[in-house]
Amino acid sequence: MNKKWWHDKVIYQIYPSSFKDSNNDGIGDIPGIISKLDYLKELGVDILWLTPFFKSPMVDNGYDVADYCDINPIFGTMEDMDLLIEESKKRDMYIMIDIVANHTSNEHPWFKEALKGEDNPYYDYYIFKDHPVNEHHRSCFGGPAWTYVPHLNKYYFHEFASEQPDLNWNNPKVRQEMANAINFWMEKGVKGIRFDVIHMIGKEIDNDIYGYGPTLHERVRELNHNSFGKYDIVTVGEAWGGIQDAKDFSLEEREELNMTFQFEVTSSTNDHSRCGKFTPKPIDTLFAKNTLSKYQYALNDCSWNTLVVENHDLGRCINRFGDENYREVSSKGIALMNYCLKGTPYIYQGQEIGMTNIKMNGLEEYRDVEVFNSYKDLVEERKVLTKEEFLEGCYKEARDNNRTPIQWDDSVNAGFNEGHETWIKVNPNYLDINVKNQQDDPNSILSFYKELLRIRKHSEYSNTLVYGKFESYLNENKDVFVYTREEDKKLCVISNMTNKVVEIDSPFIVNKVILSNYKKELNSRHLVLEPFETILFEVVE
Ligand code: TEU
Ligand code: CA
Repeated sequence: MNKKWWHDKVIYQIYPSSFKDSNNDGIGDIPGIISKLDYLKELGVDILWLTPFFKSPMVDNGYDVADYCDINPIFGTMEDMDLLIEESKKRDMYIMIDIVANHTSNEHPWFKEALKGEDNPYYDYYIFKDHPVNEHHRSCFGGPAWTYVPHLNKYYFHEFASEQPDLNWNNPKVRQEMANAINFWMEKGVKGIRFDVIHMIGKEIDNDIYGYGPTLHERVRELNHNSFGKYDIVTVGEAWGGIQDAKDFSLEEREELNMTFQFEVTSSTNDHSRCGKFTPKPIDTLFAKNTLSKYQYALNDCSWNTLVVENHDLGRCINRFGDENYREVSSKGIALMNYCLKGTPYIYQGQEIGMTNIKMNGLEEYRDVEVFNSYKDLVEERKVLTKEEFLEGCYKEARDNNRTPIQWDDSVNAGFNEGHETWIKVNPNYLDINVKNQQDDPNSILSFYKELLRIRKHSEYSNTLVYGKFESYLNENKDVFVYTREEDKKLCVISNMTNKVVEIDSPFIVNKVILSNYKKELNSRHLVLEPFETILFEVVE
């Protein structure tokens, strides 16, 4: 496989609304991000993925774009964005933008023009029909995926909220508009793109195909050739698929993307036989480790994996894979187990200090359009869940769990701002969980992340951790994940994925420990693993 500049890089995801509020208006902003660049540099990350900061009415917190080439004033100005790109570069860090190609905001000028009628040149930028093609296809957020426009006597399609009309990718003008928007940001020195629900841009509505349509890959390849493919940047697609889908997007010879998010593990806690994420089930550790192995083997020498345990659409990894009763060791164990795999580590803001899900006191404390639309759909209209069941599901899986303000210290609003009411509740546990009380503690989660990233990028083991071949062991053991990485060195990771004490016989003698979430002297193959105990060691026999 050809080596790339981004192969050894670590990507940190920032949700601008919740990262740092520099002007005390209750919402995070770009100057706030600039003020934390040294913190991010010291953490050891390289590329900053910002979720959409473009002009938007914020119905879906920016994933409803009203101008791809202008900044939402609540986040700052274009000068602020230029400064962020420049200041990041000074620190050898780069910006990754988030392109929402599948849909725009209903306040985008294109859609406002389209609503003027069938003769308008922008009408075919969207998907209008005389009636819904399939009444049974629901929006991802719950509820109908078609909205009626009385003055046109037409319906338009929206995979998400009605304020997010889907673009018509069969229209070459739409494809050129998106290429132009991407080129605008390429020329500004942006070095990465995350593509939102990229698997949806090949939809064939008339044939009831909403994802992975027959034209998908030709559209992505065309976009590559007409925009980002002309620049040496890194691209990742949110694609909600499987192994073959990952290959179809990311094999180098296909000239599409560099890697994709697949979510088979993180979405496995959604009970799809009931109401998906709002009826969550416990993680199946055997399924999780075998799925991670499946992707490691499948993409090992032909493509590139993404290593993700959290993002802005998921709950906190401690609540999904760990245990708040073992918050520190499970947070460290999850990081060590996942980020020694082959691929690009993605760290979501707050994950590095072990932030947890938040217990909201009722529906009114949520902010997410997905929560409100799903509540209307599941509780009020279809009555398939009680309000209590729905709120219990929200506590475990609502996206707002990961959208609460970053907890910088124990001052008002966790140091997120100077005290102005925040757009979403600050987690009350900020008094115990915050950057300030971890940054000088060598045993903190934050210090563990820094050491893990140092080992991964600036140690004698780096080449093996970036390029080493993956091999799994004890595959039938449902509690413990054991794998090696081998290049110029041979490294092994043993991880107890449970909150129980588990005994195993390691395939290799454990004595040259590189990093662990417990302080133990080890020199044997028989191991009594504490809850979430995870060890990275060099195989020396
Ligand atoms: O997410 C698409 C997506 O599939 C998830 O939002 C999922 O549908 C949802 O969490 C239901 O479980 C992308 C963005 O990451 C998300 O933030 C946006 O809301 C969505 O697309 C629409 O742009
Ligand atoms: Ca602000």
